[in-house]
Amino acid sequence: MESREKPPVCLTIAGLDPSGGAGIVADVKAFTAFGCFAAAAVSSVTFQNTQGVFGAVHQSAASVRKQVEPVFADYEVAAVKTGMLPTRSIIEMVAKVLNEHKPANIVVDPVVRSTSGFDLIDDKALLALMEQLFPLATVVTPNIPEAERITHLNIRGEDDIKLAARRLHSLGPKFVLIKGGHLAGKKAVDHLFDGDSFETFEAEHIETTSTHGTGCILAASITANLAQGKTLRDSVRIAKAFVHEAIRTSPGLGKGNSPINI
Ligand code: PXL
Repeated sequence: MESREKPPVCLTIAGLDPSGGAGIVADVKAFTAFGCFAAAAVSSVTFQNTQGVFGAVHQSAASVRKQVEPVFADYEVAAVKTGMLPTRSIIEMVAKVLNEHKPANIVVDPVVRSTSGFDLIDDKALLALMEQLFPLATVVTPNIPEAERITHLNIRGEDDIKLAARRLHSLGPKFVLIKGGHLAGKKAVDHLFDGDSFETFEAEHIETTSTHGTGCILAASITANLAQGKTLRDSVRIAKAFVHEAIRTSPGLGKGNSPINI
């Protein structure tokens, strides 16, 4: 058998969106696009398409543990991304597993609500996410509505984003990336905070109905680039350019909020 160079393994622990635009299917595509080997564990089976989320059946914490333990036992996992983690018991289990295996890169995408307004996590779970997963994270990647729900701030502009970033950073992650795409304006500006200073990442705002899964794909692309040995700053820059291009070239599938081109 020919021996090849081993790709870095990225593991996503997130929800299944059977329509393929968000969740673990999107994550697997993003990992693959950046030359990583994709592994995936399901936290919840959601029922959805581009027009909405119609429900979900969550996994038990034991199921999540039984999915990820054999993966950690067998592979060297270079990076882990977490997405939709709907219950406190799942979050506690994921924190325990990550504390045991200590992967070098952990990207926590604090998914709280779908674009269509479906709650993907309850309040107790949100608290566990903040207390138990944020301290383990290389980076947390909330959008504005997520940052608002976590910090209880009303985010209207850059000053509010900075205040929110400071509060989120005090929960323990190395970096906080607040995605500004939900604010009106010509540019989609993301703010990265390392506890000391801020850096901004800009892209032209695209007026579009194709944004399904952008959050998942940005976080997964950051994860894959970290796994490939890039710095966090380079990973964010590369991931943002990738998502921008994928929005711009969306094939417009579905009747609602279309997936992007990945
Ligand atoms: O983009 C948020 C998100 C993440 N993960 C899953 C989802 C959604 C939004 O619908 O379904 C599984």
